[in-house]
Amino acid sequence: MTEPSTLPPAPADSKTPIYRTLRNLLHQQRGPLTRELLLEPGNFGLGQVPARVRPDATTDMVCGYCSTGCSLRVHLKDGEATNLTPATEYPVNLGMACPKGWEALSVLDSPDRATRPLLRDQTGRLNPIDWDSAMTTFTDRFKAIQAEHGPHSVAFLSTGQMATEEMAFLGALTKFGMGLLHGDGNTRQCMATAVVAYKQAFGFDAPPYTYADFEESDVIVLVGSNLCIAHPIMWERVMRNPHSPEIIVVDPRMTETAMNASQHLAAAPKSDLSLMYGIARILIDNDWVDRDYIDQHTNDFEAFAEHVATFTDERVTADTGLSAKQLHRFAETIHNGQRVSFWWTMGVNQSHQGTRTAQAIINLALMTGNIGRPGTGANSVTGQCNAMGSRLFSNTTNLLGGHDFTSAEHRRKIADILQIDEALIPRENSLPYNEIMEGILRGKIKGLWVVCTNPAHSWINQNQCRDILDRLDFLVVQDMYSTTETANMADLILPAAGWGEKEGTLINSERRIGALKKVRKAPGEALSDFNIFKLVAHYWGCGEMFREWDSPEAVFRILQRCSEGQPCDITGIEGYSQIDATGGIQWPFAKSEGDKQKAEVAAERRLFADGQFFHPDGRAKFLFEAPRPLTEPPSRNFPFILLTGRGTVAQWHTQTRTGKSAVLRKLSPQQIFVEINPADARALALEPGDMATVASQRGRLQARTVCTHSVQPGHVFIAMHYEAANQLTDAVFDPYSKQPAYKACAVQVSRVHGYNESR
Ligand SMILES: Nc1nc2c(c(=O)[nH]1)N[C@H]1C(S)=C(S)[C@@H](COP(=O)(O)OP(=O)(O)OC[C@H]3O[C@@H](n4cnc5c(=O)[nH]c(N)nc54)[C@H](O)[C@@H]3O)O[C@H]1N2
Ligand SMILES: Nc1nc2c(c(=O)[nH]1)N[C@H]1C(S)=C(S)[C@@H](COP(=O)(O)OP(=O)(O)OC[C@H]3O[C@@H](n4cnc5c(=O)[nH]c(N)nc54)[C@H](O)[C@@H]3O)O[C@H]1N2
Ligand code: SF4
Ligand SMILES: [Mo]
Repeated sequence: MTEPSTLPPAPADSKTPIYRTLRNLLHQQRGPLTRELLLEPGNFGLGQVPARVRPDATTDMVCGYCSTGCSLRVHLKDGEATNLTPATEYPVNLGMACPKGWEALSVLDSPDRATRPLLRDQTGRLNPIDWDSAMTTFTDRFKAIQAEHGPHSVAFLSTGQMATEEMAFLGALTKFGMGLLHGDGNTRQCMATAVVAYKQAFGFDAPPYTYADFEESDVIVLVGSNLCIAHPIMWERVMRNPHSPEIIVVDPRMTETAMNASQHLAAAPKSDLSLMYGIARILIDNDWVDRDYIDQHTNDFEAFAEHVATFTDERVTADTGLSAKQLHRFAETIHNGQRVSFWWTMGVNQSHQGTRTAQAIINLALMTGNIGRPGTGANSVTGQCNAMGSRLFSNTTNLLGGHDFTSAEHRRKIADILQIDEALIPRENSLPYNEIMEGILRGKIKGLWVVCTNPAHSWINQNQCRDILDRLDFLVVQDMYSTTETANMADLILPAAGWGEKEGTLINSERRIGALKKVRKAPGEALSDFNIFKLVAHYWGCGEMFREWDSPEAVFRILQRCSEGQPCDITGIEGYSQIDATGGIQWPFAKSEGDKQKAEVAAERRLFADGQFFHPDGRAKFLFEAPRPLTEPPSRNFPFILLTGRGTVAQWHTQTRTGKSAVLRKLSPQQIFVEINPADARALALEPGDMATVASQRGRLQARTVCTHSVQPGHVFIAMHYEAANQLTDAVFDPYSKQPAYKACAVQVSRVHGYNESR
């Protein structure tokens, strides 16, 4: 352990607030504050760009939006980023970037950046305070709640959009230092289904692929995935495929991706489970399965075959609305393919039966032996830039490094590595996000710390969500911007540095660890999330526990030790500079691989080449279950099914970031719109551009009508980027993953009378 160093001499302007904070700290003798915290480069005029970044050169770093993980080449002048271009040699994007990446710097300069801590007073006004007051209020209020209602009455919500080192710090600080049990993240809204599906089927949460698979497949099956919009650079990789692949898209909408497919299967919403079972049955009936693979590497195939036998053409065509011919063509295409890859995203994960649907896709890959070879795989495409980091290292749903909170052996291992008392590690799992919300509703959870996510826009059934957040005694929001929907409800806002203003690593969809760099000063007194956690640890009184956690790279080393012996073992990575030099490193990369040549480190790698899965017997499992009906089927009063999802390449989620770029704003509709089939529009006397009211049993909104054949009759689509969208959605969850089913609820649509601006 390193000794805390003494304070550096105060700079000329010793009245800067951080120095006041520090003087207070020393005065109150709350314990030593390490010099590193003070010297966070770039803050409070103490700025210096890290040694790895030369002041007038370029430096490469991964993008902070989506899970593709493109590398962006940032151009610097006097140590400050002035511009960027996509990195040309990076194995992910090969010189390409989407508009969000190109515009990544411009959203950092926005007048609504959070620049000082803000505390709400009795009248509801937010007033700027210094960090010392902010931290004192934070600890006093949360500790008071814990004293009155028990340690577990305070919870946190984390994210898939911070550096791995930051999310690990938050998870460890809250659970080991502050005595919290409950903490989940926005990854629940996004990846929980894939996590559970993989864990049950493979024995570990392990997406097997590498992006080269997009180029090596001869059949690419995309289920509930609008790659063109949501992962445009992955789509570019599909476009580079030299094998003229057959592209099959399963999506109730004729998306941009479906338009480019060779087969578009517009199956009814949530009928994918029935569809995949029907396809499995056709494959079995024709003996188009890989018996050797099944026998050597899987369990429970016979029971699965029996289960799918009842998914006859009649049943599946009735469930999906597809023709028998479409089903047979799909099955035959899989059979004829030499290298078939299956990819899925939110159309599968966000469903009342998402886990079994994901596993039905995995089953198709297993039974045809399409796994572990180039161009194959049952591949969940992740969403946020660090969803994969959060899945393994956020200390929320599993103990650091994919361990299990309920295992004494795992708790001992992690306690030893962190040199903490084993008793500090919770023995039970946290409540999932939806049950944390329920806990607030029931008055069991009274304090909430929201970091890098915006639930008052993105959580399902917003009217209920806001009511729930309103009930909290104390809500802390830590964000780059002080104006998010959730920040508007906060008692205390902690200003955070964003992408480009701090260091760390992210893990992309293909398990590639990429580096973030600091190329800008954070505005005002905003601090990196890392340093906010450090401050919290200090004020809470558990700073000693995190002595070794004094820089992102130091934490990376701790996480490497936590990963030892796990499927996600990264003990072989030398450090940030090796990640930089090799163009990112995919896990696993164990110590035994550590002396590989640079080219071998950089080579793309996939899992399960040896047919060995992570269950104790090395076999993968077939999992299946009877499909269940829609939880809120259309009715006489609510005759349409509402689909939600991504709108354009230029819009990111709740638009706190992308909404700040003039360029991106030009590339997307500024006003909420509803897509409806022209036949339905006609029946409702709606014309393009008319304002329509869309209502569910939970809420209503007004949106501009867009008539398009991309949605089927009986369906409407609203993009999630608009605040009102989730007023309509129904808080229904997959029973295994507890992921919200954002993509199907019943709504009514009507014309707003008297509104004829466009006519
Ligand atoms: N531009 C942009 N890119 C993003 C994001 C963003 O906000 N903006 N967000 C990122 C994140 S976090 C994520 S998770 C990903 C999401 O990436 P995607 O999952 O590809 O995006 P979505 O539009 O949410 O959903 C995909 C499709 O699912 C379809 N769908 C709905 N219901 C069903 C169903 O029952 N079955 C099937 N088969 N399909 C269905 C929808 O019609 C939609 O076209 O995108 C990432 N990339
Ligand atoms: N109806 C519907 N709803 C959905 C979905 C859907 O398809 N349909 N998709 C769901 C999915 S897949 C997802 S992933 C969620 C996303 O939902 P959210 O996570 O709520 O959405 P974001 O807008 O990405 O919120 C991230 C927040 O973090 C802030 N931020 C960015 N960088 C930093 C940082 O470095 N530090 C800190 N402290 N803050 C930062 C941003 O300003 C923003 O407020 O939405 C879900 N909601
Ligand atoms: S595709 Fe994703 S990672 Fe690549 S530039 Fe766009 S947002 Fe960034
Ligand atoms: Mo997501």
